[in-house]
Amino acid sequence: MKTRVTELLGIEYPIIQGGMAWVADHHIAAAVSEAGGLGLIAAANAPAEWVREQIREAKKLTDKPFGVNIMLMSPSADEVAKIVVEEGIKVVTTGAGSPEKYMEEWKAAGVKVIPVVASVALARRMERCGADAVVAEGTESGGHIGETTTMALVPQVVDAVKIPVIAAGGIAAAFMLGAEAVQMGTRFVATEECNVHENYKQFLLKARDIDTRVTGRTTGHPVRTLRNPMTKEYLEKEAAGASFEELEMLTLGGLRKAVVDGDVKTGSVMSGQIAGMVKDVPACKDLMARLMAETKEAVKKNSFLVEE
Ligand code: TUI
Repeated sequence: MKTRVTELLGIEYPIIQGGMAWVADHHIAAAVSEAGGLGLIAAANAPAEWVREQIREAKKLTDKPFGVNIMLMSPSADEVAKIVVEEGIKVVTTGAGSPEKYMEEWKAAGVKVIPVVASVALARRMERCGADAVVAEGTESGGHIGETTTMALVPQVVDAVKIPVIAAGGIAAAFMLGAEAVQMGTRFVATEECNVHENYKQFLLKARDIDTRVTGRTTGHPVRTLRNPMTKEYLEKEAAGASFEELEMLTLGGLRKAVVDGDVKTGSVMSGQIAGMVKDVPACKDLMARLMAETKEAVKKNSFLVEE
């Protein structure tokens, strides 16, 4: 499969891995790239030197291109922005903000910049300041989210910008909406190469379509996770008008607790609404082959839509 995105990134399949704070280290990034997609190391809130080490470790595992995802609210973001250039990283995706202030330096260094956006307005702004593509991420995604669904967001972003659009999730459908690649996060958590705690994987495998919740709608930081005793308490307190500080206490360090300690009861088990479809833990390479075969099949099955 060839699209502007596979050409831009020099990858075999039009699939890029989601950022995934605490989850996406050099193991999964290298595995996804080795499997023919674009793997990414998630800088998240980690110290910049950790990111440098991860980049060097990933290089030992793969000669294929991989990228770094920069969470723009991180206190280390400025430093990480420099480190990606120093380490010769060729692709950066960004989340939770606008990467405008880094654009000039990255473009000068030949870094391809792919901001993750949740609105048409930000997609337009990103195109104007030199982004090479955008990821349109709908509200069904895991983690920090916007309001609009992927089904509505993707075609509107496709119409608003000339640069390629990468949809978050829904491969075959995404192409029908005009996207030229997809980003996947949740599906990659349940892979052999993903280093999350076994409890996280098992909790994800058990989840159904209705099992995600969004905390923080009232605080301005909506985050989608699998429902658990933490989300129950959070949503009850949020509805009762608890203070910002009291609510923050419930999620502070929650992602680490879930990913590293395997605490799926009080931790933040971030996941998209697609959790209900995740039923096994394949190797990235097998997953990728299966995804491409399923996509082909889905397109073929719907060929009645096309007149001979
Ligand atoms: O960034 C993400 N998803 C994330 S980041 C993350 S780390 C985190 N952990 C705990 C609490 C908060 C974050 C986990 N998941 N996706 C991309 C994304 N970006 N979704 C929404 C946005 C976004 C929202 C507002 C981007 C820009 C924005 O406003 C920027 C502006 O300046 O207008």
